[in-house]
Amino acid sequence: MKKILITGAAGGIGTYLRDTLRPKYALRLSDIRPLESPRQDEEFVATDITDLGAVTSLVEGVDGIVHLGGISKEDAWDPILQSNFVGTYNLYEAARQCGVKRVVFASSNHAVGFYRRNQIIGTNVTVRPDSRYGVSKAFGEALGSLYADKYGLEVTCIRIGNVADAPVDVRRLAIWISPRDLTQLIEIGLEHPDIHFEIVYGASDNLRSWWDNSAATRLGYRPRDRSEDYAAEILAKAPPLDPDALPDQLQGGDFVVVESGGGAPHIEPR
Ligand code: 15L
Repeated sequence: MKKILITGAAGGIGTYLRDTLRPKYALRLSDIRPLESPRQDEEFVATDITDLGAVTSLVEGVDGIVHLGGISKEDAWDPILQSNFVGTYNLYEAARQCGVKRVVFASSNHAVGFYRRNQIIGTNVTVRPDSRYGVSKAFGEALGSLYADKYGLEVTCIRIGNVADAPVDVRRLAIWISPRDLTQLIEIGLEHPDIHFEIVYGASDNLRSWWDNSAATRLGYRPRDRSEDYAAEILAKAPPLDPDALPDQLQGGDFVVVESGGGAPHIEPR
């Protein structure tokens, strides 16, 4: 059995993946927080990812890494800088030093959150982050590209929409991904023989999607879940979208107006 490291394992996505990846992989888990109910077959190493030495010890001896660690929403600059920029740098650098080739990076839809919802975008568009958090995810993708091209790491960046058992609102009908579909993408990142550097969208088979996910299809991704199964129920209780409200018109939702007071008058079509 291959040994896989999951960073940020105590978070929501980590908690799903501990269950879904366990049948196939031996798991080494890390987080700065304590892990809820660790199992006997899980190895847990509490780690501050801003410490390169600690990350190097953490990475030593694994066959692949799923990097979820860091802050998962908008925050002040310093915490984002430390956890998401320095922490992600440390992770790739430790992988290089320890000869761990496979890295799956949890990027986010907020790397492209300023695109409009009526635009279908592929993974080849210019990034358009909607927050410092979104910029940190674009940075993690760029760094993955550097480590793939310069040092031969095999990197898959998943621009994750929203992971949950079911979509929770109208926006999530477009970007939802079920835990088992995310697991399928992660296994592609860990196992596919032809990975050099890839960016895919982390979305289920969603009729209302605003993403062209042919990059994932090409790698064999066949999502099993569909947000449309939940659409009638969600739409019945949702207020109509406001054509003048940016969070309703742009892909990133509320992230696009955090700290701007609701106005973002500088958006040019791209
Ligand atoms: C994300 O990147 C966040 O980590 C998650 O908490 C959600 O806010 C999600 O995006 C989303 O866009 O719904």
